[in-house]
Amino acid sequence: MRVAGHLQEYRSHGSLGFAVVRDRAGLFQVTLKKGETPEEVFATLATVPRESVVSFEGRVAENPRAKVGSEVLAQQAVVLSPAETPLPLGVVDKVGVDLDTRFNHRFLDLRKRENHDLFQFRGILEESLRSSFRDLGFLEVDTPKILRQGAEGGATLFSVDYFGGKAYLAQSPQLYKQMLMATDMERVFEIAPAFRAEPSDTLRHLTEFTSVDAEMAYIDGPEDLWRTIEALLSQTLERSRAALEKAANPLAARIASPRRPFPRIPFQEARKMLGKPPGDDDLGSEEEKALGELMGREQGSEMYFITEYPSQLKLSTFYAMRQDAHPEKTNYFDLDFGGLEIISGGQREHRLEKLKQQIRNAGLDPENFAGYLEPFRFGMPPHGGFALGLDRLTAKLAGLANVREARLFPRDRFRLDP
Ligand code: AMO
Repeated sequence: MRVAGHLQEYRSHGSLGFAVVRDRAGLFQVTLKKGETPEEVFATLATVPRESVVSFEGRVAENPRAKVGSEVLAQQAVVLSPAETPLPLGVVDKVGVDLDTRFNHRFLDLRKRENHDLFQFRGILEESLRSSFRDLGFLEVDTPKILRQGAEGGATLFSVDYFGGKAYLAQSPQLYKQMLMATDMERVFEIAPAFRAEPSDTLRHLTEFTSVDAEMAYIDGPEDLWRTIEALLSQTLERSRAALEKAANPLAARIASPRRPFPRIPFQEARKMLGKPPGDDDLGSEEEKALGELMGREQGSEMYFITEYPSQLKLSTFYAMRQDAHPEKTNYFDLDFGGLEIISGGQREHRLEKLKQQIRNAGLDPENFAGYLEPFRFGMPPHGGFALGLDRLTAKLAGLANVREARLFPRDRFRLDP
């Protein structure tokens, strides 16, 4: 048989040689035996640098002492691609390497077992989200990422040259998922990149992230969204855990079913819990963390909604529905997971005149949103939706402090390579 992979290590002991080779399944051992393995194979292995790609021809032998139970007795070895020395980053070294070095040589970093486990987990999570959305009656859609108008405020828009004119990278599929509510599709979701010219250098902000968006029509209020989110996350986590267990992925142990229902804490109540007076300024990340600790300690809840965001805070979110009876409050909410915001969403304003007024209140011109507004003129059902940051959810579940680690090739203010 023929086996190939990265040569992680080679040792020789008298008449024996042992090569530890790595492929996607993990490690396997290739044994060289004087008398049985040709001399030139010994010679090749003695000089080939670690991490080279080597292919072996040989026969399989059971060996209870080999790490993997069986081994390949080599007859032939071919170096398919030698690795230069020294390696810019060790693959097996346990010494801590800083994150920048890891990202600079990410392909080597990604050879590490724990990263294979992590990205297998991320893939499973994404697949489980898709299946769970489908079970809940949502249709998967793709909306454009090159836009004439932004949706989340001008400050974080990336502009691109569009044949001599100006266009923007989508910060969110917001306006499109809402337009689809006027089409009888009723429930849509999308998993796609979102771009934010996010200047803040934090552990939870990227300039390109994966946004898991959903929108649903004929809701009576935000409660319908909360129930959908509870079902979506519970199903997704159960599916993920089952798939991880099947794959013997150690991250399975980190996935617990969240306690339902998730507590709903009105924004002003959250402020009170943090000892802050009533007010319209947002919670900072430290306050979110403190709330997460409180919720975990006092209510045993890792996941909870912060509801009724103040209208003042959502001024630029012109599409957010203000409560008719309490115009100072919106039907908008966040879902925090252990002190980290992972979802944001709410009920949208579907009444044309109110919506136009809110666009003006945000300092924008409804004329510029003619395309977005048109569906509201011809029968737009009440609707709402939300977006979940896949990178944040992955990081949080896997216990990573920095959201960058949850992406293969992260983008932030300072990083465009590799
Ligand atoms: P929002 O801007 O709150 O809402 O984003 C939704 C979720 O996306 C994630 N997220 C980010 N993750 C990494 N880096 C970033 N820079 C970043 N920005 C956001 C977070 C956040 O909770 N259109 C609305 C959603 C809606 O109302 O449906 C929106 O985009 O997890």
